[in-house]
Amino acid sequence: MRSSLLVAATFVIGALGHARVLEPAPRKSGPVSAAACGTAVTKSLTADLASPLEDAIRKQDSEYNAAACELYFCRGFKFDDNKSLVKKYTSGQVVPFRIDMIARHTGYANVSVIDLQAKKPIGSPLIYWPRYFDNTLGFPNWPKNETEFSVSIPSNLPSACKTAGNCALQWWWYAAYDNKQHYMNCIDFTV
Ligand SMILES: *[C@@H]1O[C@H](CO)[C@@H](O)[C@H](O)[C@H]1NC(C)=O
Ligand SMILES: *[C@@H]1O[C@H](CO)[C@@H](O)[C@H](O)[C@H]1NC(C)=O
Ligand SMILES: CC(=O)N[C@H]1CO[C@H](CO)[C@@H](O)[C@@H]1O
Repeated sequence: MRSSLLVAATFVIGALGHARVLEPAPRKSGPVSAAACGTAVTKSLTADLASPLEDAIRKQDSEYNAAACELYFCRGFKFDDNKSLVKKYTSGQVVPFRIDMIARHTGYANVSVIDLQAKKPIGSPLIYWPRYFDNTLGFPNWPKNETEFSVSIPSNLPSACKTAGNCALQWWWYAAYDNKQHYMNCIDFTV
């Protein structure tokens, strides 16, 4: 009885968030994303900011507009919802990241500069983990650089990145070897 309760409790904790970016402060949900993604999906995305996108997909209702929400791009959160969060970086600047990791699921991950108009990465990832949050590793062996790392702002970014709303850093994790779920956050910036 006791052990099954423990298993049940662990399962509930495991069902809560998995990971998200804490620093730099990423994009948030707001009225624009809520209108595009609908009430139920928005509630799923925001009730637990570290939840996988696949949890939100399961909640989609008639208000969910897949094309407008673009869930698999910046978690469906929109530039227009908080322009006050846009960071001003300089070429070569070292940007520290901190990830809140709640549950490990083996996959791969990267942080890339993304083109917000073309909706795709610019160049190669700034940092890349071929194996990320490996859940076969015990606690003492968790690589520190999965949750605390830095990236350098490239010196050869397109001049469009001078204007807010064109470029962002995207932390992107796909738990390909475990639950096959996606997690991501975007940090808008100008350089
Ligand atoms: C890096 O992340 C992007 C999303 O920003 C994804 O499309 C791409 O497949 C990832 N690349 C690698 C090598 O992980
Ligand atoms: C993270 O650290 C490990 C050593 O613990 C190293 O092998 C690996 O290359 C590092 N990964 C990144 C992306 O810096
Ligand atoms: C949460 C947050 O960052 N809110 C900000 C969104 O943008 C407006 C206008 O720039 C700010 O006043 C809010 O503080």
